[in-house]
Amino acid sequence: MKIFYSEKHRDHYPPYEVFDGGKRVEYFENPDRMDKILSVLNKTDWAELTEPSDFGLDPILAVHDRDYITFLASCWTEWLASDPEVAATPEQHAFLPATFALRRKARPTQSLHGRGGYYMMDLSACIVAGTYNAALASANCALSAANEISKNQRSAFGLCRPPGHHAGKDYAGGYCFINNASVAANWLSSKGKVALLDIDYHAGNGTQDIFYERSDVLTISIHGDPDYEYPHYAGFADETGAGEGLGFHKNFPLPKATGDEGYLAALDEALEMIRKFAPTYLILSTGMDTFDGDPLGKFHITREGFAKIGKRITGLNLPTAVIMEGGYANEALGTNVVTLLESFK
Ligand code: OKP
Ligand code: ZN
Repeated sequence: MKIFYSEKHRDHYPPYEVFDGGKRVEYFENPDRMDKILSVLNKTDWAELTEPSDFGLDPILAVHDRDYITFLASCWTEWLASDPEVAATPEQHAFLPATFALRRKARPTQSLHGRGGYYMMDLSACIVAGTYNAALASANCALSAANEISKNQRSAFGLCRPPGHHAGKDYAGGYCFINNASVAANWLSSKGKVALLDIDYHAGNGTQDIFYERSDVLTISIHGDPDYEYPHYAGFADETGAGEGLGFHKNFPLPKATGDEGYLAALDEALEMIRKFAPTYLILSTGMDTFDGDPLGKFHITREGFAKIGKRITGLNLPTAVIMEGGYANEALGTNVVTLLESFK
């Protein structure tokens, strides 16, 4: 199985993020996550580590707003040029706004922080020197995996970092900058019907927004109920698409402490919807933060649970691009990813 992976993610490692209450904490979405996954993948006899191809900006701009991508590309250098304190100690800083735009009345203003508050939804998608290139390489990993399944491979893995499913057409958030899975799904959609299933613990709000009015890409997310969990404002059961896309989005908000049994029941319903939709391709946004003991999750999925989840999804018998999203229990992360992938290899 081809695993698309780029070392460029290492240059995206902000020195901190900000939690609720304004608390500064270490950056949970860290490069060590990839090292833990790689170390277990390297022990298998089927993981074929491969550099992603460069697809250029066109497939990214087919999903994202051009001015938003320009903001990501120039944010760090603009900040360095405008703030002497940042220029003196860049490694101690991470670009974050302290004011956020409410969309209905807002516009991206001239000032960098004005654009920050417009293009960012929270205080976790910090931008540092290497962020933009890491995000581009991450998108290329997803596109390379999509390309692989479009060429008759049964599966491929985009080992993406930074992750993507919280990023919308014109906003970053939740450690995400470019919506890798959506870019890959949109790219594949010219070749056949695509279903995108998001099994990360957090609702895939960016993916939901991007495809909300489209009927050619079915999007489904299984996650912690936004009534108690981040991203708070999307992922509700009554959000089912709009216009052309009505009936082509589905959310499964689940209660705290959901275990294997409750999770698999929701998954079976999701898989039934995908069967009825009869897609040509499946994109699987894969977060391992549903794991029992994940520091950012409240579910109790076990390792055996991940094996069952993998088996049931491969039961669809669809060419599948598995795209890495979250998962922060680093010590178990590699084993959990490989346990899920075992069904796809
Ligand atoms: C990204 B992915 C709560 C802070 C929440 C953002 C979590 C982003 C998760 N105190 N921080 O879906 O794994
Ligand atoms: Zn997550």
